[in-house]
Amino acid sequence: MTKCALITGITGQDGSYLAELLLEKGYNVHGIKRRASLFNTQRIDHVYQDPHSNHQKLQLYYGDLTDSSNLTRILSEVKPDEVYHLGAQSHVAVSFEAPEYTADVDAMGTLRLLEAIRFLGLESKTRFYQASTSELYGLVQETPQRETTPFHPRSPYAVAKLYAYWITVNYREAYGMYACNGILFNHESPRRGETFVTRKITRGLANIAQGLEECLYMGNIDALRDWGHAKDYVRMQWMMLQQEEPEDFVIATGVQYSVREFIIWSAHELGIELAFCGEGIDEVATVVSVSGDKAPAVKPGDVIMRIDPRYFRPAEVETLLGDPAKAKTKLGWVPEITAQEMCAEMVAEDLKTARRHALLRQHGMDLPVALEG
Ligand code: NDP
Ligand code: GDR
Repeated sequence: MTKCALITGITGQDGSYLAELLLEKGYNVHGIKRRASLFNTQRIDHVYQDPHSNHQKLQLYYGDLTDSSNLTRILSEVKPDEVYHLGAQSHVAVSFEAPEYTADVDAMGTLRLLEAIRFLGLESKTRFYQASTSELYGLVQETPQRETTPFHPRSPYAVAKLYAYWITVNYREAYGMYACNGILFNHESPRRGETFVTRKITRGLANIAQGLEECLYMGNIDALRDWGHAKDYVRMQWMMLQQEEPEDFVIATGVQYSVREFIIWSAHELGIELAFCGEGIDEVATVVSVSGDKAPAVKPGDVIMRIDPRYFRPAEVETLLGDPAKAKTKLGWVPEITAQEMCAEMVAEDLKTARRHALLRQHGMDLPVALEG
């Protein structure tokens, strides 16, 4: 029997990799996309299928996690075997600016989906994956963090996701639903949104290397994160729904680096060696040497990173480090791509784009480069 999956957030980083994976596995994939004034399906355009074809394996529906009747209608049409609930206002810093919207989408949106599954009598058919997060640990109570570590969320995003975590557990316990949380630590890729820190760095430095920007403005570069690759992590999302019993899992690499280290690696990929000097908001990164042909616009002595307090958060999560032992032992999952390999891949992709933009600029066809991070 061909399995049928519904993905919320299919147009996002994880949604796009998961759609690819499920299509490869022969699933019929259904996804919810938001109405936007511009096209917002760039991450899945390569797997798009003509709706006029008879063999369409990927179908998209307009919808929104704030709209119960819309979610119920889509679920009643699709009757999925598996729901991967990835849709969210996923930016921690933005959640301080839009806390109520974030709660509505991330917390209530999860409840709306679970309740729709129950209302439609799908609770014994449909398996439910909830995109939980290491942000639940916030002010960490134990290192490394595992499934049993107490939570202390530090942002409206994390508090909303805490509700989503517990309502998922509650529907499992109350109604016997196959519902589980993947507590995923940060995961990145060339498809990462441009305002998350890794992509902001790889894209910003590639632009600087090609003369499209002058300086990268950063927040807390001493923050420590456990970074994995989104491709490895969506594989785990699928594995979690294939077990006999639903369980929650921490997904992480078990290795931690600072934002500063990620800047150093990214610069190195471009042939740029950096020195950091100054302290606090006066700290800067200066170019020490440049080699190769990737950064023709950069020379020794250039200051290419400064601190901008605008990027500090009202409450910061200083350090996260996950313990993926349960996922390794019970599911045999191991991440295949290291943080450094991922960084190299991201820089290479962003450099390609920056080179294209630089070439267009040379020929008088300037494209605006969005600088806000
Ligand atoms: P993205 O921000 O890349 O994608 C979020 C997706 O949710 C997009 O498709 C977005 O649509 C959609 N979305 C946002 N608001 C709504 C809404 N109101 N109604 C319907 N859809 C909406 O996130 P990621 O792919 O990185 O993350 C996937 C999930 O995993 C998220 O829930 C995130 O919170 C969680 N997570 C992510 C981690 C990470 O490191 N990446 C770690 C732990 C958890 P659009 O494209 O139109 O904006
Ligand atoms: P995070 O990811 O908040 O961990 O949430 P992000 O990449 O935004 O920040 C990581 C760390 O870097 C610091 N930082 C900056 N961050 C951004 N975005 N921009 C900057 O200029 C900057 N300078 C320093 C941050 O303060 C932070 O400490 C991500 C999201 O994908 C969530 O949805 C997910 O749940 C968690 O990862 C796990």
